[in-house]
Amino acid sequence: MRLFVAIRFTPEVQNTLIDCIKELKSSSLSGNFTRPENLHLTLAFIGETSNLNAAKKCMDAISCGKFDITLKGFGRFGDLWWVGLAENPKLSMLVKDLQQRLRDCGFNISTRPFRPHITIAREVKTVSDQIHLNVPNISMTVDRISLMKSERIEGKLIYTQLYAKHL
Ligand code: 2AM
Repeated sequence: MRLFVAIRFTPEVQNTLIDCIKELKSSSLSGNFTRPENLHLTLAFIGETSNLNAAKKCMDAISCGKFDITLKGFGRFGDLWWVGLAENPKLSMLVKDLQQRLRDCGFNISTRPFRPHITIAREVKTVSDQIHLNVPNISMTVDRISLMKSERIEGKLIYTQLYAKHL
């Protein structure tokens, strides 16, 4: 199965992101917009594995405690659009720790620098290059991290939480 570790959002943050998606949709010709239930922040992409227990153990070893995150800004990687987060040393330390633990367990985790982004749409074709999204700087407390399974069922991307580690 295809796994990743993520932060899932409070209803308030999710609703804010839904508004951003609506705004982007209204300025786009077409795009593959993230469904509300799929919105998340990836902390580590594990990829194909059957070793669920090893991934859970790595998550259990994290001892960073709760912390806050704040939405900030938006951007794009080519035709993929994202909402960003305010700089966050606690988040960076958590990701560094988690990714290293996963590597030490034998998972092939990318060594590319972590760029926190919440993907709100892929394959977007916009009318103009001058699109602005209004992203309110709202915050939430992160009190858990989730082990997610990603699968495609009848063409639809489905994410299922398999495990949650409380911080
Ligand atoms: P993306 O939103 O930037 O595409 C589930 O697929 C999550 O894992 C998504 O958030 C996705 O990031 C991320 N992801 C998918 N493939 C990845 C890869 N090869 N390396 C890093 N992250 C990946």
